Amino acid sequence: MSKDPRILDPEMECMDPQERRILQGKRLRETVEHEYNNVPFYRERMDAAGVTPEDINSIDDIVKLPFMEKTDLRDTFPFGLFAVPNEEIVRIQGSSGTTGKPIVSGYTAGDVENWTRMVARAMASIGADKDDIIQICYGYGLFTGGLGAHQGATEIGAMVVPMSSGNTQRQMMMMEELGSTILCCTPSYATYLGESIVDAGKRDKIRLRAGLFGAEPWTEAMRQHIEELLGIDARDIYGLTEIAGPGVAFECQEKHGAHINEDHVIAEIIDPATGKQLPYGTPGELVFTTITKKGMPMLRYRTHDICTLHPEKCACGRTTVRMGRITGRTDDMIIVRGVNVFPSQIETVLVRTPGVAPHYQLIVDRVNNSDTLEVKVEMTEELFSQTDSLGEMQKLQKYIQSEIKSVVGILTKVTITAPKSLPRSEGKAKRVIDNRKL
Ligand code: DLL
Repeated sequence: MSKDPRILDPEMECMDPQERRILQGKRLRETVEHEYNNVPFYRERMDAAGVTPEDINSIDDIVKLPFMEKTDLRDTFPFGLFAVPNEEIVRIQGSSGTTGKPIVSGYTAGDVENWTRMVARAMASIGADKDDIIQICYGYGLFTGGLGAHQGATEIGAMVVPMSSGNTQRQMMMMEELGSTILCCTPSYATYLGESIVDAGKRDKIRLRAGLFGAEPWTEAMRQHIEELLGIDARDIYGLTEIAGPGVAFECQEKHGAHINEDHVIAEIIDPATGKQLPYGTPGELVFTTITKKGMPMLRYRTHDICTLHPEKCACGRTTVRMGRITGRTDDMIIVRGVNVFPSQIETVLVRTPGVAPHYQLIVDRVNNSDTLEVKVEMTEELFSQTDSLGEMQKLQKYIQSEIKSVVGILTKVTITAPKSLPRSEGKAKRVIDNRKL
């Protein structure tokens, strides 16, 4: 059932690495000029660092540029980082920021085209073409997963089934009836869907042969489990809203790292403490610079994802640098059912809720292959002495749950505990207990 993988753009994906570095340097300079001339926020930052576009003459000069952070997107929300007039922006996508506000990215028509091509390359690498039926169960909307996969699948001419996330029974029914051949979703949902298919005795009725899974960290053990459950070739796809969306990097058939689309981005690994570049193979924080994006270019954007980079030519023929799996984060962001969650978002809700104290703990677990998030929060002494009504407590729990849902976007279990019952720490509070074995 498996089809031959293809390289969609060999002239770019298999380019001589030295030539590519020259191309990257040229595109970097153009991007820096564009950013400097059109984004006052970043111009000020470059001025403060004493660097001008004329200082950027090759890819090695990238180290002269200041970093960008998620907080920069939040501080300039919504349009402060756009480098073109709003009428040239044809799309907004978004993800969660560090507070209640989302962060958004703006795309010109050309940016959408480039992003589409990046995902199409990932599709081609699993041999996808017009004979495939691609079922997309990433969420559609501001999240880049649904529309990103959709665009890439359309580009290669496949029959696209835009299911969006959720409703497993319906996903299974469509998969069986339509004969979907490729699945796009988070690896945790692929596991859940796979187990539901096996439990329903429908394993023989489905025609899936491959899947592109990403948006959250996963392991080789999870890959094996998904491949066995569904009898498919399971590949990793990586990306982030600030840079494009899915398709920044994708795995080929060799499955030893994800090829970075280096004609559109420059990847660096830095020491998160000093900001200094680290050599290939050393784990550190992944930093991306976009070099073709016009709507909202990002220069040295700190992803806070930890991984390694590998430059050796791959047996598949691609010469692009590969990134190893994401092994952690340098900040406190957690990903629950594919949704990025910052403890500070939850804290914002708790501090404005009368009756609870800002002492809380977030407990993440995986039950039946689905992530769960429990928010434990202490009630105030005042509430403790005033109420012993169970009904009132439940009302408060429901209120907090719905407030968190509206800020973070996912349903949580809320447990209200007695005053001073949660552990205190002398140093950095340990707010998150992640019991998932990743
Ligand atoms: O998750 C884009 C995406 C959608 C990628 C669908 C792949 C598939 P954001 O919501 O902005 O964008 O979240 C970006 O998710 O910094 C990583 O921490 C994490 N992440 C994304 N893909 C992977 C992956 C999308 N394959 C953040 N492995 C990133 C590990 C991933 N972590």
